[in-house]
Amino acid sequence: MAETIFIADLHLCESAPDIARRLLALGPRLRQADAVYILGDLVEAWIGDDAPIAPGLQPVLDLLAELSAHGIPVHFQHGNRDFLIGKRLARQVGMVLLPEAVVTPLHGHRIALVHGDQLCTDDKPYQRMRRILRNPIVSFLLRRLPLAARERLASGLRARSRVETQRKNAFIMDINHDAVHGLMTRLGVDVLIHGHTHRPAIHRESSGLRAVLGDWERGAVLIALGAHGLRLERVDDDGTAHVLDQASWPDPLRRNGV
Ligand code: LP5
Repeated sequence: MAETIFIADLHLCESAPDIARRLLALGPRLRQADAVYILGDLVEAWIGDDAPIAPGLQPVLDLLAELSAHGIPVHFQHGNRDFLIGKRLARQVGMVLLPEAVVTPLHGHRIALVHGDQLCTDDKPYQRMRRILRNPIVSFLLRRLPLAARERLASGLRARSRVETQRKNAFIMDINHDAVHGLMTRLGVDVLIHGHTHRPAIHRESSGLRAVLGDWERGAVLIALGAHGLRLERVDDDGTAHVLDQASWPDPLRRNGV
């Protein structure tokens, strides 16, 4: 059986062309996958589907469109940088837009997928901002602002965030374990995959496995799911893949409390 590939936090932008190159270099592997999941922050900042597509992003969108045209489903979940990606881009690329928390049955297991920012509940100022920005009425209004105003707003938010994340304690910018446990219990899963925190690892939590994707600053980072379980990898620019962590599938008997 083929692998299912998960990625997140690429933060694609014109000033970091290496990242787009890394994704394009992963093309042959993605073409062999049975599905691709992008768990948010594909781009550095998305201000609406009507904004011009940056030239460096176009080949990435073409690759995703090619995958979906060849029957490899490409799923996309919003991150804090690209929650304004809408149906227009999804249609153009052939991506399936996922809700902000979703359970997907894969390889005989129920896997929960989230970007991960909603789990950082100790970061109160961020959660307040998130509630405002992700309010459907606010999003609706933001999408209708003139492009120049959206650009100004996005760069203002980025600048503020850069300052604040320098000041914040690393602990509060990580996930909150009660939030993880609550989500996994509510969704009835024993595997959770997320990104956002840029702390790639596979954790054995009391509620099951929590696999965390990483950013792409020093190489492509992906999670491959298959019959073997979960494998977290970093792929160097010369194509060398390093296994950062791996785990077998949790025992279903344990999940059922037997
Ligand atoms: O992304 P990262 O890891 O650097 O930081 C995040 C949190 N920051 C953000 C802000 C983004 O970086 C900015 C995204 C801009 C692109 C999308 C814009 C589209 C909308 C506008 C245009 C139409 O998400 C950071 C977290 C960190 O993760 C770790 O979890 O700490 O959060 C902050 O830094 C937020 C500050 O703490 C609070 C800032 C308050 C600003 C209030 C503004 C209210 C806006 C109302 C607008 C209508």
